[in-house]
Amino acid sequence: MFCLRSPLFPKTSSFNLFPLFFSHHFNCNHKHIVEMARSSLDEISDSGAFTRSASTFRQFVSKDPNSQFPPESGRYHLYISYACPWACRCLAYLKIKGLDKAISFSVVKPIWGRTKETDGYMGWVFPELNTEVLGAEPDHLNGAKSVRELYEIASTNYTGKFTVPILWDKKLKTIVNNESSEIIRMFNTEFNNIAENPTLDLYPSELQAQIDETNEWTYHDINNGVYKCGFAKKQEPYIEATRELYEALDRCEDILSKQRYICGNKLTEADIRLFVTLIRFDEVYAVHFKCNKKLIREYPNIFNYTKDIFQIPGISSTVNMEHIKLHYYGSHPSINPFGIVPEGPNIDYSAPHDRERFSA
Ligand SMILES: N[C@@H](CCC(=O)N[C@@H](CS)C(=O)NCC(=O)O)C(=O)O
Repeated sequence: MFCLRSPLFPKTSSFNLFPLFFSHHFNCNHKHIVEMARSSLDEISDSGAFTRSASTFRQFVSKDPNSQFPPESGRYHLYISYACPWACRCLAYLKIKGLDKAISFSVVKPIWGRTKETDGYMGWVFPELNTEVLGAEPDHLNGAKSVRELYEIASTNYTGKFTVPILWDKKLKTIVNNESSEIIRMFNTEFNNIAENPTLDLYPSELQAQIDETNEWTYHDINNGVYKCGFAKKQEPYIEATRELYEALDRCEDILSKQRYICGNKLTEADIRLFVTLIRFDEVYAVHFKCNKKLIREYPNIFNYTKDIFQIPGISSTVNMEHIKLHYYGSHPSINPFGIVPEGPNIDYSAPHDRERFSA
């Protein structure tokens, strides 16, 4: 049983929306609408713990000659938010695999907005003009006003969340896949005949078991762990999530005191997956999600590791701290009702690091 609520108070027009909030949340006639349009903030169990639901579109771009989705240059588009760690994993892959000419991408506005006149669901929206928010652009492909509209184009009876990333097929006008962990696997192997960096293999066969094992705990305890801390609605699940998070961070610190990357001395998928959470940690999660027992910059090895990954060519362009901060602090009014964005700490991840002490 999930508790029903939506992020309804955008920073700019909170008070206009109060009537809408009350009509949608306390009038039973509208219950079905609210139930249909759920965001991550609604995925709270009766115990008060955040419980993320699985992604829905799970098809694969494949080199297989019979594939419905072959890896053609110019055919696919990646919809992302710079704020979203899951989406930025995919963007990181586009950049480091050299796929950003073959696969286009576009960026939504950082702060969730109204997606329809007829209900109060707040979600990812596109700007009307290129100049509205630096980095975000209108949806030139489908003319959609929101990510929700893209899901509605792809499916007439969709009842899941309207999440990014979305890997979109321009030819069949549909969503191929909206699960970042699968999109990155496709980017790693399926587009190598059009990738500029085809030999980079972030999921090499000899390390697959170790990468999978690492992903398992880093996903549950760190990537999703910060959300479990931040979205918990009761003290116990928050404490439990915090305990798991810090045990996992201590484990990272220990591993990274002995080797350059999380699965050895070679960069892998597990590093990209971990990085997207680490880079948001001190600027956002420490404050907004109450992950303040210890900061990443207090872990010497994790902190230097985060800088190391940030400095891989292409990666810094996937980190837009303005969008990151605006989104989290501005889109979760149940956590930060006035949408105030903290001024600090403004960490310089391009500063020197000490990771070269480990040989490749
Ligand atoms: N399992 C998905 C999760 C994606 C996800 O949760 N994205 C968030 C942004 S960080 C989102 O779009 N949320 C929209 C909403 O909850 O309404 C993936 O890894 O691709």
